[in-house]
Amino acid sequence: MWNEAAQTLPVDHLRELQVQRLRALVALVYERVPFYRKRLDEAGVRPENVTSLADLATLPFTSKYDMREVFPFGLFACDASEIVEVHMSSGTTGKPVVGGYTRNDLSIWGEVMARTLDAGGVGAEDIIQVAYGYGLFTGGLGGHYGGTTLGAMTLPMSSGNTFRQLNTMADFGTTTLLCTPSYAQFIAEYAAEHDIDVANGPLRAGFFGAEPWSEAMRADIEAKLGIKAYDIYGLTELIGPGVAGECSEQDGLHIFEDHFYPEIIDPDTGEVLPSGEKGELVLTTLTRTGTPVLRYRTRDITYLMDEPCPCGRTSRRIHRLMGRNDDMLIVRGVNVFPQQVEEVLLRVEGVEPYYQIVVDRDGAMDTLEVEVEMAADLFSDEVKQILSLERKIEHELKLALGIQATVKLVNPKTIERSEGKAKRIVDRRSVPTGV
Ligand code: DLL
Repeated sequence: MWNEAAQTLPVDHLRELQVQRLRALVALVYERVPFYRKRLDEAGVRPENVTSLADLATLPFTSKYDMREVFPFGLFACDASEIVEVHMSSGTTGKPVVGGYTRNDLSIWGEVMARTLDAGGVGAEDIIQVAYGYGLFTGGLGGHYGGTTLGAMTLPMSSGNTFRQLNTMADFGTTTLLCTPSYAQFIAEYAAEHDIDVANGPLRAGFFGAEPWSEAMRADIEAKLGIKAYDIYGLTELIGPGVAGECSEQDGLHIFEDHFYPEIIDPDTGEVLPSGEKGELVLTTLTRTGTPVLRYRTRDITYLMDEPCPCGRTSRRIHRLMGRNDDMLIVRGVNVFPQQVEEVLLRVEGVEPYYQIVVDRDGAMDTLEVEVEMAADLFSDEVKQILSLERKIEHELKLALGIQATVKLVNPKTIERSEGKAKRIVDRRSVPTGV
């Protein structure tokens, strides 16, 4: 196991280490970041008051909005001259969030991403194709640093140009693929269309994340590409990918807890919830020196699993991400997560895993329409059959969501393919009621 000593630290030692690191973090941000000093003063907390992990609950949260307010460099805890790299979220809904990395932070990133790949059985002998986007997005370079830290042959492909991705895979004998799950699906589709047999080739592992995906989608990708597909999680505000990843058990994502401290809170009250209870994930960086973050509200919904894992890692796990507070659609008062829809669609024969959820309003009434591509063989079938499949999916959706949705089967290849994060939701209501 990569850095086995750190990953199998007895839990009480791990907690001691976390307390020490938390204390150093609070002292650092109090001294160096005016934004945090003000927040801590307002909360009446002095760094010396923080002596245990329980004291974390007395510290203020940080939100995406806070980060935007101090855009671009207001969260740096060091001189700008010590920052060697910067990443940024896409910022589709406002100013982007900026992360600054010192050399220390880059080496932590390489370390946690090396652990992520190693947890899926990848090592120095592997050939890793990084098909996450390179650039300000953290996926490409995060994967890259993990590969080079491990000592693996790392191919900085970036996303897109699928023909070239498949050619390179064949020419080099790529064993490991890193990209978004939706792009993995597209690569599989493209390969099938061009009679390229990936499933029987050397590719054996994939590390997919950056967007929500379901267990059913995992099964689909594993079957089509002939690999084990691991779920990996992270976010720009914390470091990028490398916050948590699955081990060979594929049962929850181990959080690299010596670097990132997890809490689950009730999103409405902010109260910390016990392990096993579902809520919003809050993360604190324990070792970053560029842009350290106190209690970042991720908006991601999951729960903590603290039962020991057979793999021997002593870190807690988070359950596969279950949605986001702000991705949750409220349709006619009912909470709908896109993953619930995806689970249903992937169970049904006769449709492809490409879909879009369209929410609109008809008078006072919310409408929910799911557009999904029909399989090529169904395309030539009679209208009657298509209609009957639509009714069948509507029935399944009703059972899963508790509300009526309209299903529209659309022609093959009409829903836009994604090379990065897929856009699955179109909310046309003038005042969206999603939180
Ligand atoms: O997406 C970092 C990343 C890159 C993670 C590559 C994994 C692989 P952001 O662009 O800042 O960073 O987006 C972070 O993406 O808060 C989640 O809502 C979502 N997300 C990331 N990983 C997963 C996952 C990168 N495995 C936001 N499952 C997060 C579900 C995920 N959602």
